[in-house]
Amino acid sequence: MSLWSSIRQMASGSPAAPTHCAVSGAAVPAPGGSPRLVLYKFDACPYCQRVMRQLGPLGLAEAVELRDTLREPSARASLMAATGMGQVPCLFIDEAPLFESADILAWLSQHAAARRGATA
Ligand SMILES: N[C@@H](CCC(=O)N[C@@H](CS)C(=O)NCC(=O)O)C(=O)O
Repeated sequence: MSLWSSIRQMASGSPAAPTHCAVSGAAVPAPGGSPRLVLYKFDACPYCQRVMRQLGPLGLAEAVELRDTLREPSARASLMAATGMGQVPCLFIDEAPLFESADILAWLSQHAAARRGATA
């Protein structure tokens, strides 16, 4: 977890969704709405597993497209071209990359809650 994520969590008691990608600085869209979600991952990565395990419980299994950077060389090439890094997990929210499993989980949790609120 990034320093700012930790500080926000300590202050609020719950993880806050990041507003910027810590690596690229790109603006991360606010949770909610209908962004295209693409998770770059590979199955043996424990950080990816941590994110993927929560997709079902959050009701987002069908909303998140998975791209495997080990099985699909073109997926790794796309990730490298867009971010300059091969680190996974990386969640693309529309065009914005979000690294760090803790930040991805915080964003996805808030996105799921916003979607539940929108349909309640
Ligand atoms: N702190 C990161 C760690 C992610 C990480 O270390 N991923 C490894 C795979 S398990 C990786 O992508 N290493 C290759 C690289 O960084 O290019 C997180 O929680 O997401």
